[in-house]
Amino acid sequence: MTAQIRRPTAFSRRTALKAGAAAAASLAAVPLAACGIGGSGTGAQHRFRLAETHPENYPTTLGDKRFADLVRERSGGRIDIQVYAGGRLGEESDIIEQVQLGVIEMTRVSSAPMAEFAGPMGLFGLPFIFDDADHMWRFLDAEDGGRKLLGELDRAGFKGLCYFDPGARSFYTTDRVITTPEDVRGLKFRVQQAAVIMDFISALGGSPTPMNYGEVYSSLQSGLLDGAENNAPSYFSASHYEVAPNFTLDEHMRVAEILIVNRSVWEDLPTEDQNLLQQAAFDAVPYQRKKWNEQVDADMQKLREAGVTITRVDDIAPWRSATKSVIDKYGEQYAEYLDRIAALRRSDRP
Ligand code: GTR
Repeated sequence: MTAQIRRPTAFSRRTALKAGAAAAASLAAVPLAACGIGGSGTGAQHRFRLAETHPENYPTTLGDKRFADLVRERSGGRIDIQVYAGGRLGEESDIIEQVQLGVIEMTRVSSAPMAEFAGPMGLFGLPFIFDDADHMWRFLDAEDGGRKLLGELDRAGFKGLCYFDPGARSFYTTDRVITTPEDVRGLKFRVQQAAVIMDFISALGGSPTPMNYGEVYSSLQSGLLDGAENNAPSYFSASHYEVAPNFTLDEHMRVAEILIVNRSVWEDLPTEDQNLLQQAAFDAVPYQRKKWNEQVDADMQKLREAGVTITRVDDIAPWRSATKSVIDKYGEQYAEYLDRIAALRRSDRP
């Protein structure tokens, strides 16, 4: 596989300055928090920050907190991980750079923007590769599948600890109700910063606009965008439904969520502590998945109550064929993992 990896040295001056400024700001706001090793009033030997873009009670944040609690408990308070939710430490792409630099030690992030740093992660931006959540989890849990893919982050300056459930991403629009792939034609859609996803929108005849998550609401409201795409909990919690009230459940992607640590921070930890962190991350996953499923149900209910037009897509075959050019373009690059995904498909599925 040709892996396109962004090296820790490949930063622009602007980025380095921005990261430095953000680091200074967050250090000022949170004294002692980024010290790594060292004493503190709480007796912690290691204090790490974990950046999270979603609000406090969002299922990925709850997964982060479960991970932090398990680490605190099992280390007897020696390792203290503080979760900074609600995007308080910055937007995702900047956070990834800061974790790569070691300015922030950890983050939970979507694999889509990670693809710019570690090419193999672009796999999850390929459309319609998983039949359902179970299929995705069979892949994510496989040693020669998702686990191996997490290992590809090593070379990009990270340690990938585990995956969290990302649900499925679907389209939502301000005006036009999307029922067929042709309806996407001519519309301007916000996408995560990932080339694969831009190609997906282009394949449908739409116009892809990469943009930070935090800017999507106002851009939908002002008419700069005709739509965006995300899972139900993001659509609801970011209030995008208020300005784009047509939700079409085509479930085009399952873009895995991942928990990552700066590579040097990881390597500086003794093996026992690495094992402790790794196990705590794995043990947080079932809890996060449970919270995820509950949240999807609750949010779909709230979306219905809010009067959102919800359109179910029963037959994804026309969607698959309309976006086949994306699989053709990237198929070779991701062949190893696509083969694994195909092998894990239930035989009774089309
Ligand atoms: C969410 C994901 C976030 C962020 C967001 C986005 O589903 O959990 O980490 O990537 O989508 O679209 O920017």
